[in-house]
Amino acid sequence: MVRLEQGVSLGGLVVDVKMKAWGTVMVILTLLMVATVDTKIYGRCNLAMKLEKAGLNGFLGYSIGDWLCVAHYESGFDTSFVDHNPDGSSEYGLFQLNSAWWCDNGVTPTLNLCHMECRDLLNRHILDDIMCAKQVVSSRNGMNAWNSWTRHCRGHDLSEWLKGCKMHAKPGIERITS
Ligand SMILES: [Ca+2]
Repeated sequence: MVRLEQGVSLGGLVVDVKMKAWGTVMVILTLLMVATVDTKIYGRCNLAMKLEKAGLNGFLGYSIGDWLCVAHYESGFDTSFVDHNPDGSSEYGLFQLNSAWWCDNGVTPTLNLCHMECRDLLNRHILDDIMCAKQVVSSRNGMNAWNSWTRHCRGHDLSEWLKGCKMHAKPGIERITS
């Protein structure tokens, strides 16, 4: 407001109208933010902690490093990330779970194996995402269900993913992947 009073040479009325318009824009933006999903881009170590708490460390032989690696390549740790496939299905959230298999987006014919709505995979609360991801990894192909894991994480030294995080991941247990 101080700056406004100093800007008299610009014409007080014009400045006032501009400020009012800007105020309206801000109100609309704020309302939009409240109305949209409460999403989050996770920090690496913060996510590692959440994954460990949810029991993923060593689950079926996969380490937290595996999970950080796959989440990084799938979503960049961004829970709001949605990708659309040529076959008409879409992929949602941290682990990019597919609307033809794991969740229901109301559009794609789906098996909905996780019994959930796809939009619930976009918010900052990731326990449901993790539960669904556990189901994915429990299927026959394990983590190969994620192409990005096969391509970027499988067989790599994944200890770097936990560098600087205050936790100790169990080393990945040797497993048979065909
Ligand atoms: Ca969720």
